[in-house]
Amino acid sequence: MSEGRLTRRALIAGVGTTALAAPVLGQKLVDLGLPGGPSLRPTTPTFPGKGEMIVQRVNAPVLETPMSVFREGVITPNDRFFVRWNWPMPTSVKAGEHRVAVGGAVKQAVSLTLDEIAAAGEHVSVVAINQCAGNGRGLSQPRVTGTQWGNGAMGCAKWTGVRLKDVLAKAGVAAGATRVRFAGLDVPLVDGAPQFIKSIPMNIAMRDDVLVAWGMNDEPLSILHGFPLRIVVPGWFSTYWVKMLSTIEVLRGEDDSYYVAKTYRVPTGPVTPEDKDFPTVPITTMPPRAFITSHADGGVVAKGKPLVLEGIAMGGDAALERVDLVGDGWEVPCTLGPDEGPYAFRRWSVTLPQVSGDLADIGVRAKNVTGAVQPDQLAWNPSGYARNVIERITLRAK
Ligand SMILES: Nc1nc2c(c(=O)[nH]1)N[C@H]1C(S)=C(S)[C@@H](COP(=O)(O)O)O[C@H]1N2
Ligand SMILES: [Mo]
Repeated sequence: MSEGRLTRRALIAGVGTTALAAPVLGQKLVDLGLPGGPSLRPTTPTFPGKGEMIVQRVNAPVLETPMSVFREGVITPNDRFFVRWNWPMPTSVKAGEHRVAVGGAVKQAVSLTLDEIAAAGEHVSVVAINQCAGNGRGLSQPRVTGTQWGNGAMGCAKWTGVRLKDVLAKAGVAAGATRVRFAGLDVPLVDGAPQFIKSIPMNIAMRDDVLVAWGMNDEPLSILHGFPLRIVVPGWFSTYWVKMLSTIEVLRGEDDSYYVAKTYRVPTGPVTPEDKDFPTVPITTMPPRAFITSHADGGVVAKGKPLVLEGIAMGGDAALERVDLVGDGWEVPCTLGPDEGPYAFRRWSVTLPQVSGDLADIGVRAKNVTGAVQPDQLAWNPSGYARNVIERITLRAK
């Protein structure tokens, strides 16, 4: 973590109102390779502030990052970063009028302007992966319900803001507080439907790297990514990274709200599609994952020649320890690229001295410093959450 480079002025005061114009869908299609169902999706470069993105849904926007973007580097550019909203979001936000209410189990409820948030503490930055809990869900077999993502519902950015604990200190956390809950400006379109609110345990809220952020890769958050402020919880799935933050509520006891008590939950043990009643807990931290970005499934490589394979990996909620290229009964350690911090993507590469034939079902396996390692078999669950099975491809030698 380092001190934020951009000033409060550049990030907040200079921005004023940010608004979103309507996108136009093109005719270009991309194949996400989803087994057992429609796999083609349109792509468009016409979402405001976005380059070519895979369109999963227009309103509320759900945009997927093409895998080719992850070839470029460990930081995902803002204009290629995936987008996910559960409900349509406001398309215009007035920074000057924006307030964040801090209340609940606090000593003194407060309502803070953006300037007051920015003045609440030291400005800090953290490089961290924002990954949807359902990333890769569309690859689940048997299929599961929810957005049929390929593996592009993830991205890594440098997030800049103040510590959540410094903002909480403005109100003072009261005795007996257990969790901190967040709400944004987006509200359900359907009467009586639950608002997208999420909470994290107090000990996580107090971490030095959990932020109320306004900066994404040294630019103000765009409206799609939650202008003017969002929560950042490095190592945790992005369902907790509430955008367009407008309310911080300190809780006593459990959180019985819909998106914590009813959804975004994972089984406590292995389940099969036949199982109906099993205990679940809220999804929290991310497991390790790795991807080959240099080659796609079915790619052709030169027989008799050396082969360089490259990609990205992540440790999840702890630093990456190693990445291995794995085949049927063999494995080769990969070389890791520069370390941008425990919560960032890290590049890996490996050179095979000579391709002697087809490389069938090869994959890369990440392991983090706590010993967590990617499994060979999918830990199937009914929402397709937290996919981290080793992703395999086949390369043809010619
Ligand atoms: N206010 C608000 N914040 C939200 C959501 C939402 O629907 N509303 N969706 C969450 C989910 S499920 C994801 S995957 C991330 C996506 O973040 P991004 O759009 O910046 O990539 O935002 C999270 N924060
Ligand atoms: Mo998500």
